[in-house]
Amino acid sequence: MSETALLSRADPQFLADVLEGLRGPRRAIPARWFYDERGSTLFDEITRLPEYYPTRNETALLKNCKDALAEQIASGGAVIEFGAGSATKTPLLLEAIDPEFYVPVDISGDYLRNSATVLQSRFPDLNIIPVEADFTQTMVLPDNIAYTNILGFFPGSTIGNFVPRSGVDLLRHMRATLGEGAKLLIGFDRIKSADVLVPAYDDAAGVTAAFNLNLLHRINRELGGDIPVDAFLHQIVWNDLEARVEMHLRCNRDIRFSVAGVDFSFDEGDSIHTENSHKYDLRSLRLLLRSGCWTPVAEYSDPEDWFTLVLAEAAPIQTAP
Ligand code: AVJ
Repeated sequence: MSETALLSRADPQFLADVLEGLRGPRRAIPARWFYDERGSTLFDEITRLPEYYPTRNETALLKNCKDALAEQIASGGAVIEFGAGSATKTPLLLEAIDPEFYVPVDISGDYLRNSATVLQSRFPDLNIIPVEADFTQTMVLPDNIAYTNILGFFPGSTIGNFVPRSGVDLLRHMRATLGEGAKLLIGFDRIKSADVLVPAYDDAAGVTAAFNLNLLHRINRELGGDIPVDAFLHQIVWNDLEARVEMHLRCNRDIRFSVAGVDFSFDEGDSIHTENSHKYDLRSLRLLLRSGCWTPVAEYSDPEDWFTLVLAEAAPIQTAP
């Protein structure tokens, strides 16, 4: 395919983010671009790695707090999930609270429709209404769902991908989308020893490295790049000041390449920052939620205090104090 034909098919936002992100001096590409088909498969593998505790701990936690959740949330309402839904966590929640409507919201329509089909066969009576949208923005909910008893569901500690300022924006958009009286069930990964955190993102089998490097393959394929992928190394940093695990791609020699006809040069040691995964203690996650117009009403943590699910309530709009 000619480069013009290739680029006319490319996602314009991906192209813009990559060209802007590679320019430097502080190179960074938003983490959402990891998830092409290969990236999603690799992430699925990550969730099963011995070192990657978040998925296991959150799933166990959901099982353990099912009854407590059922007491707090009336059945027959609507669950709005931010993201296409996980094959294990979503069924656990749906079984626990038995809603009438389930609305998964995701930017990738194909992925969304596939997981909706799978879920429908498991819950034949549930009304599933997939919405293809960018959940970082306020959206209009489908108008045939119950407007009372709405629960937002944002598991996986995906909130950790956002720097606090953007996380607060996101929470406020969720508050605007879900409305007065809504609740939100949201997962946070807790601050813990770097000896646990770093291996979770730098596994012995190299799956996370492949996940990180896949971004460069995707750029080459979708944006007509010729990045020498073998010049980059997967690097994990625990940034204690910002309380986050950072993922970088570090260049091990001087190189030149082009993407979409734009030339770039990297020196040995230059890196591209590809992901932040913020970790929280209880005080900081409560403050983040309150800043985003959500009032925490219940917290559920695993015995190790490695992961916390918070049930929060839409804060009333007030001006003082
Ligand atoms: C999907 C954002 C929760 O930050 O732990 C896993 C993504 N990146 N390993 C995380 C991820 C590298 C993951 N989230």
